[in-house]
Amino acid sequence: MISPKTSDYPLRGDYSSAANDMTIAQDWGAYAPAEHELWRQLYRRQASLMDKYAATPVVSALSSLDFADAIPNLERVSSSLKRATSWRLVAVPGFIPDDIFFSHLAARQFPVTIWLRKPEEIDYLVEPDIFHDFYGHVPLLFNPVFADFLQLYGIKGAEAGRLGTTDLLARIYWYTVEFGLIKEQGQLKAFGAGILSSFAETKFSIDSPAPNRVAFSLERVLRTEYRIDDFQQTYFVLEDFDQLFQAIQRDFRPLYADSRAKPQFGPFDLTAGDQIHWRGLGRAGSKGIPQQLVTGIQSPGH
Ligand code: HBI
Ligand code: FE
Repeated sequence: MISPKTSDYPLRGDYSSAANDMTIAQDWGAYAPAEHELWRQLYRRQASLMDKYAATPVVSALSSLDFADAIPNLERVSSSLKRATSWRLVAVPGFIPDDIFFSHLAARQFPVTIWLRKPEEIDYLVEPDIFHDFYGHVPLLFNPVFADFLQLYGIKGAEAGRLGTTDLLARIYWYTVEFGLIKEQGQLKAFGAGILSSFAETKFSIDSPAPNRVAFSLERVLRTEYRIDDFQQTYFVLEDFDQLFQAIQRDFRPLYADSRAKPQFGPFDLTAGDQIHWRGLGRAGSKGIPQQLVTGIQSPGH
């Protein structure tokens, strides 16, 4: 589980040597052999799930990258990423302020945390580490449409900072970049980094009858709160990445005003306008009998 920073605990990374844009040197030689071993263990565990659960662009990017054997050297990956979609990776100590984070995305630079979790954190992590940031986020940066979307998200971040709506914009990132699903040949697949870097949530997001699965809608997501300390209670489903690329180019100012003027939706709420792929059974459902997921669109009240 990955949760955004909250003020009630100190950030874990070493920010003392960070530059003004919060970047630091990765110092790849400083990783201990035990850290590379933990990386291999994390990688192998996730790789075993990808064919069944991950979106095709993620699977194809993973197969063309070779970072199973050791913690990746960010500069080395950046050269192939630059050729693919003109993105590059920048090393950071961990969470960085929103405005700086957005400015990196707007410059087609993805911030990657350089420290790796401890063995006892293999299944629960409070702050994103290099396995979440790299394994979860980097493969999709090789997809041209998603790569263009993410730069536009960064540009929208600067506007949101001026409008005081960063909390609303973050919901788009949360329900897509971190926890998004996508429909492929009638099947639901995961593309969100928070899902794909988590062994349990990768399976839960697709197999469990507990959470809702609802077709993505920009207006709906901008009004929907999210939980940061547990599996998601609602996953939003894209038709394709172009839907996200089109959505991020809209004028958000009326959408922000609308979201501020209307009641917010809770993480498990369903609304009249929802196109429902799966009506979640709730907490009880996670112990329920696994059922075939309905992938056709159910009309509300079905
Ligand atoms: N910093 N390193 C890092 N990684 C993130 O994903 C990140 C961040 N700072 C802010 C942030 N995400 C979110 O608050 C924004 O998406 C709104
Ligand atoms: Fe993330």
